[in-house]
Amino acid sequence: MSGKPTFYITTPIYYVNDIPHIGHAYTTLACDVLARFKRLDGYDVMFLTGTDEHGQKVEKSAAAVGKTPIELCDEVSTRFRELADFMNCSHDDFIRTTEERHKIACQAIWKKLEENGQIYLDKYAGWYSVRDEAFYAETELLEINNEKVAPTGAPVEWVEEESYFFRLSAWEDRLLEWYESIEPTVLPKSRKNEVKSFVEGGLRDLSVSRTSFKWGIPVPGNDKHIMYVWIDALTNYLTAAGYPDTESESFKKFWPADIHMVGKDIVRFHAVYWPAFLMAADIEPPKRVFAHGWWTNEGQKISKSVGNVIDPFEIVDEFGLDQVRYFLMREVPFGNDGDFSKQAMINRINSDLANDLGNLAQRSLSMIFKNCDGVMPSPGTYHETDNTILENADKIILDVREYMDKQEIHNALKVIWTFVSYTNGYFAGEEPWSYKVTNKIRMGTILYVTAEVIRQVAILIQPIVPNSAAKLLDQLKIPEDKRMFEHLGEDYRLESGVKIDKPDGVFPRYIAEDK
Ligand code: ME8
Repeated sequence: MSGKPTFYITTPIYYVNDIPHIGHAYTTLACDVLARFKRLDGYDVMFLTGTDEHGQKVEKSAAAVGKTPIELCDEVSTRFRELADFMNCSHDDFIRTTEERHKIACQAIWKKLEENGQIYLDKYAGWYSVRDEAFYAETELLEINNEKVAPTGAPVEWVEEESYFFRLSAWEDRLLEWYESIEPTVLPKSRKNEVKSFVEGGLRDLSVSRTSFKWGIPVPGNDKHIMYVWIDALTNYLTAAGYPDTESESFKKFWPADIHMVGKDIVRFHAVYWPAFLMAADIEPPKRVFAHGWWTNEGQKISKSVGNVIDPFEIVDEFGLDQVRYFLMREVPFGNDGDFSKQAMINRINSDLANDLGNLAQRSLSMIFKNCDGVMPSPGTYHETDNTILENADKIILDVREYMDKQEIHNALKVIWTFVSYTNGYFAGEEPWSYKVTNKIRMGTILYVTAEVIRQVAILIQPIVPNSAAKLLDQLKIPEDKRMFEHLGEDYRLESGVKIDKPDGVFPRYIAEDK
């Protein structure tokens, strides 16, 4: 083993009944940012994403388009994989629940639960929503146009069939204890309160198998039954870590997962059922479930029927990859709902990226290129203003790390950009151009200090805008092995005398094309 601390982060695995949209891109992107952050901070990271391919919903969707389930799965799973690559996500594994390794893991956890007396055979009679792949109690249903519907608005049907049950009701106390662990296990707090009151309201045993369709993993020893798709789906997190080989290096290294990142729609599955299944199978529950908010499009719920689905491939083509990555992570407090609007995107691109950081880098590096023979100047004696800015630059990581550890990605960015604005103020106030003739040393000092800030900022923003950060670091001639967070701070200051490249704007302004 490497001896490095480890970090295991997962996205939900996405259903293949739908093509990927901005919501899916958002979750995967947030995980990518956190994974990249931890790698730069010296962790051994495993970042997992993938597709959820079983269940009645997928079976029905395939039939509706005249395909076999596996044909649909192959096609749409590929599209999700392409999206992750296209968004420059650095996942280490992409799991498909139709893989053999996953079937083995699911059957193993099932057997373990059975062995532990946590599963029994009975009859289910109740409401089921195929769209949500969820069972609902009568009391949870709403009535719309005299029709009973799920709280999510999805249609429900009455189901009566033989079913295996999981003894969920036995886990109330342990779950309530888990929510109160010292390190928060469910974030944000509002979501913790939501699942906590759900559990406090009393848990009923959960139906965990179905006999009315075939597309799934058979229950070991009774293949008339197919496992409930959520047991199957949640187990993906174990499969990828090496389960059932609990002695494997990867399992020992990465389980329990550090963060399951999910949307708020599926927090109950992750923060109630999943830890209960795990504890019942003598496996440690994850360290944290973080449920982020929901994106709407110009104020409207994103949905295929409304026809306002935002295609991430299209918006990246229009605005640029790093620009979209930055916008999604900065615009909305991570955890809250957010509204996607093109105007908001343009504002962020032009103000934060082009004006604040882009201009600062372009102006200072161009001055070095033109007025210092293209080499990094040697600083003269520092003034108090120079010392203050360098001292602040050296400390930024502390605040950024604290926010990232709470998944407050927007706040981490705010800290960095506040510092960029402050440096802009320094640059404008010190007026390096005014010393071009009178005091080249002073000019060189100001330019050096500004370039050093850019070095540190570029290192810090690598998780968010990896390509642009790399471009800045390349321009400054920072070697690739000197771009980790351990290289922030005073020990790795810019080397004077190094020839820099002719600067080329990293963050162009967005100018709308006339249509
Ligand atoms: O629920 N805003 O898969 P799914 C923000 N297969 N995030 C959104 C979003 C939006 N408008 N729309 C989707 C499933 N998401 C199960 C998961 S995990 C063991 C099984 C994101 O394809 C968000 O992360 O319906 C949400 O939780 C997920 O996509 C749902 O994806």
